[in-house]
Amino acid sequence: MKLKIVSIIVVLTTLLAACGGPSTSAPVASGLPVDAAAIAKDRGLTPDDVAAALKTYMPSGKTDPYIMFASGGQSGQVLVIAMPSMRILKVIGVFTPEPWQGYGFGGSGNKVLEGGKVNGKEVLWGDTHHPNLSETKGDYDGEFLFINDKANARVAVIDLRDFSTKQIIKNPNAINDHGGAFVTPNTEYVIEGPQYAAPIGWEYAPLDQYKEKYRGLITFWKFDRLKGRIDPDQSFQIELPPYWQDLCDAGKGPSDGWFFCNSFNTELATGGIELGNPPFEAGTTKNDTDYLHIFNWKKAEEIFKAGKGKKINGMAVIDLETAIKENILYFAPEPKSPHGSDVTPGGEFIVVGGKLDPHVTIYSFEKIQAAIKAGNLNKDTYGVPVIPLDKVMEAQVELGLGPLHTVFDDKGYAYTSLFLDSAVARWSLGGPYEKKHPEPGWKLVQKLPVQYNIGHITAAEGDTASPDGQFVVALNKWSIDRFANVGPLLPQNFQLVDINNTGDKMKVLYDMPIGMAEPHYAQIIKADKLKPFEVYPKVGWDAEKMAVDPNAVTDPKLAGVKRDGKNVTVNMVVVRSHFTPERVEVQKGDHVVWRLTSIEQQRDATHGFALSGYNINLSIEPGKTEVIEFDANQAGTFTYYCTEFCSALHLEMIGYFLVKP
Ligand code: RUQ
Ligand code: CUA
Repeated sequence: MKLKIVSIIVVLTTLLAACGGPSTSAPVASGLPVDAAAIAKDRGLTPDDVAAALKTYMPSGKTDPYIMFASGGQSGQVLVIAMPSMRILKVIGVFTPEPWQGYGFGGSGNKVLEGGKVNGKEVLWGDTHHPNLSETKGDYDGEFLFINDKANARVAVIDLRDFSTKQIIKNPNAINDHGGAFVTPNTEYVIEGPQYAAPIGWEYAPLDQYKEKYRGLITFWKFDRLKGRIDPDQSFQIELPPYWQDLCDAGKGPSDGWFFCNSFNTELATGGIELGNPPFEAGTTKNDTDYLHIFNWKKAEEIFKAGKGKKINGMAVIDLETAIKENILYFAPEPKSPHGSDVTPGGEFIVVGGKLDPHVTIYSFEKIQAAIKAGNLNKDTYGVPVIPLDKVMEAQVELGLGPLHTVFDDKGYAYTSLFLDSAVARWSLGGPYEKKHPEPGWKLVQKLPVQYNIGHITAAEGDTASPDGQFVVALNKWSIDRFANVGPLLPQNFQLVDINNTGDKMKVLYDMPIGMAEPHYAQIIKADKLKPFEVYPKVGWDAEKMAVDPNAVTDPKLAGVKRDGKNVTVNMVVVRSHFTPERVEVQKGDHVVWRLTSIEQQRDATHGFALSGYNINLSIEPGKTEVIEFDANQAGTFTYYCTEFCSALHLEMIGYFLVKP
């Protein structure tokens, strides 16, 4: 074993020399390698450990080739993680106020959070599940990120020019969701699939009217890329039977224009263990199969544009009857307690996992089309045509216990998370993918244990038309013995897996505890596809509108306090290391509009603005303008100060806010 470590280090030394590191005449042999070997020996590191360290280590000042956007689970936020070093770069405030970014403490973030009101009430958290990057021709384009809030049926839009949330939209007809936020191959739509059925608009209906009154509802949110916003007027919904629709994916290539969601609870279970009914966990798993939902969204779009949607709470809804009549919706059986619905990179197949079935089932889009064309289909209870499984199934691969989600690489392999087995299954795809790998198609190749109970899995560009390979990340629900004990609530564990090879050579490289909530899904993009601003493009930038604020005051000489009756306007210029003005005096009861503009143009010269006692806290990055508006309803002496250590005289960057009784 020691020999192996030494040989890795010899390779490293040679590599270093070849990369223009220390020249061979420098004392390499006596310096680094000996120490490195000693360190490895001292720490009891195996050759595999050393190799893993070499593959993930990022020297100071070097940047990673990949960026992962991970859901922040119940924190309502999104994590930005550099890969393969697994360093957290940012936590983006989305559904939850975030003080460092000044998101939700008086500035423009408040307007964004407003959009997320439920029944007129602020809901300042979210259960974020599935982040999805915007796509062009089926590839991530690095422009936008979308994410859903399962708890309240909301979708958020994050602009990747400044990595901040620009829009939260509440679904007017659903109270929870799950199958979102998934995009179509050109981000024509951001799709929000349902989860637990409820009457449309979540009005009251007794559970004994479940079959008649409760419904599933899928939403196609139209995305306006130029505006960077979802446009509800151009969006529509499709009414579905009250099965619990679950995870979805958009077709691409040959299947572009179609959309696929798995479902469960075709039993129409309504729970009630306390009444002697079977509990949901038994009631929803009785049937051997549920239904894969197959949508022709291009057809649905035509029907919506023809005005055949009924307006419910301001939203156009294509009812079930119309969806059936217009050939928008089909079912195909899927075994057993399905989860996950993932389209292969070329768009030929749909892979569905069965939580209680050891197989993944692979559906052929071509066969689906042929079966629809042949017609003569039986109908389910609600009249939806059902395509028999044997007519559309391409293959089934036995992988192990609890298959959930599947992602893909560039070598014709698929990777499925096995929740119960706590493993990542690598299996080979057949059909057109067969020529990419040495295995005959549709075959389990390797099961790699992960720690523990993997839920989602993500791969580098693994949802796109051209996956990268290289890495897979296991998003594990349990960590048990992986880390120092921090009490009964344990962190989730992300494990970085090396897949940069063929056959059964996958390896875990790195464990990354996630110290906040339960991330469900993540997507990994090549870092060089992202082109964020270094500073805002113009001084006076309104980050919510992504345009210059015409009222921004950028000249300190024009800064100051103006009064018009009870309305006070404060125009403030912010630059190292002072605010202008430094004294703001108003009368109790005045209405204050306070506009702050940073005239900094140097990268990272960010200022903060905290106004004690008024719950106001902003982040003012170079060029940004923020506007706060409030009633000065507490008299007293208050201070405002900069919360970013921006210069040697940062502590002096303060001012007094005096409110006269
Ligand atoms: S779903 S693993 Cu949203 Cu599988 Cu969580
Ligand atoms: Cu500005 Cu500290």
